[in-house]
Amino acid sequence: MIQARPITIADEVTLLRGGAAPTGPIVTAIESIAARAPFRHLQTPGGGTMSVAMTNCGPWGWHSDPRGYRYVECDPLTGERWPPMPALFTNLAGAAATLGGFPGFEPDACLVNRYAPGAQMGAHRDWDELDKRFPIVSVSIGLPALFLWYGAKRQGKPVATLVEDGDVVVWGGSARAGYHGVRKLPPGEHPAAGALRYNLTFRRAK
Ligand code: MD3
Ligand code: FE
Repeated sequence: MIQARPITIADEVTLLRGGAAPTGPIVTAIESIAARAPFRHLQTPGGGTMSVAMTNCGPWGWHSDPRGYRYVECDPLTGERWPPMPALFTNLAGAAATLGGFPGFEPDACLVNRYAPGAQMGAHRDWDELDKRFPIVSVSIGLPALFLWYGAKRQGKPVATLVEDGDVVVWGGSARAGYHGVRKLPPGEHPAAGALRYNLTFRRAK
């Protein structure tokens, strides 16, 4: 199902190079999700606007506004439930988690990030999920980007890893609390995604 040799890039952080290739069908699925739940630039509690555009699929969707970060069952933009998670996504996330050492992962949320050139994600950790024993599975699509891994502390020099189209990262256990980010995306052109990078993060929210 996934054809990739797991590479350990930090303790309990596994990279599956090309684990989601070919990504054409994933881009098609993202486009149909975005037709129902459009990409939007969320407001942060601190008063900023995210440079990354986001949407979600699955039972729960991650949301941010001046009141804080949380998972919501309905898209605040449309009032409708988030589009269902495609079987392609669920199967990919489960298989990747197993290869990363976390069998039995059934995500109930998939945050879809869209990066245009210049978009970035500052150091943060994914901490709005109820049960931190579940891992997070990340799938990169389109233009390459530099993943920044800070580890236990937000400050300091991160380990940078280039992630390319089709790459999958699984992190859990001790790495679940790790700070991470994405370096400002340089311009480029990709056959599957045009001038964009997408990232899917599969989570168990509840
Ligand atoms: C593991 N997304 O949505 S995936 C997020 O590419 C988020 O859009 C990022 O962080 C994205 O919350 C990155 C998470 C990640 C980032 C850097 C890493 C995992 C990593 C570096 C090393 C190992
Ligand atoms: Fe994150």
